[in-house]
Amino acid sequence: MFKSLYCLIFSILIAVPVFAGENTGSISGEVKIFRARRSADVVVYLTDVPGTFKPGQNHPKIDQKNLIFMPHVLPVVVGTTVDFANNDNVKHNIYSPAKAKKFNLGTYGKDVIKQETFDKEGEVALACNVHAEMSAYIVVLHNPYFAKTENDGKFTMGNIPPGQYTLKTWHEKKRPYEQKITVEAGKTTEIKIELKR
Ligand SMILES: [Cu+2]
Repeated sequence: MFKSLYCLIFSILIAVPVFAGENTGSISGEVKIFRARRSADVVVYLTDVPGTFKPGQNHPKIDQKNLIFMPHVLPVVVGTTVDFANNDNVKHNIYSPAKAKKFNLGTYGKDVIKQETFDKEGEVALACNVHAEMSAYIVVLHNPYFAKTENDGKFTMGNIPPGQYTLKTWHEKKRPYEQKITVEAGKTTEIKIELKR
């Protein structure tokens, strides 16, 4: 998914003034998945952001409820520890064969929380060896400038230091898209993307 294949139909860039922080800017937009009813779970993120970044203190959580991993897609900053919970009355297992993080938390029941730290950038596909249909993804990113689309494809990303970056997308089935983007202080850059392939 981090390969450099693009799937652009069109994109529009406009910078409009907003009352956001004076020293930072934001990006707001929409990613449509071609011919799909839902355009959720696309991760939009910036690369070429100078500096090194640490995760926040709170651990994001992936829950297991009704035999589904929730959320299905979790973008995190490199170094983040994720809590893995089980809220079902059946036992689940969590493992990944991913290059970015190969791990296996074993099989465990309700109300147990296990943790894993994601210390390498990349895509980590999660699976449960008890329920073959269960799947989820952790997308481990260099910096905290990322967002995930809602069902309607919309996203916003704020508090971005002004600069020129590369904006990329990740989706479990679609090829990544990328383009240059400029973020200006006190402004929102708007973008529309369509992922075709
Ligand atoms: Cu399971």
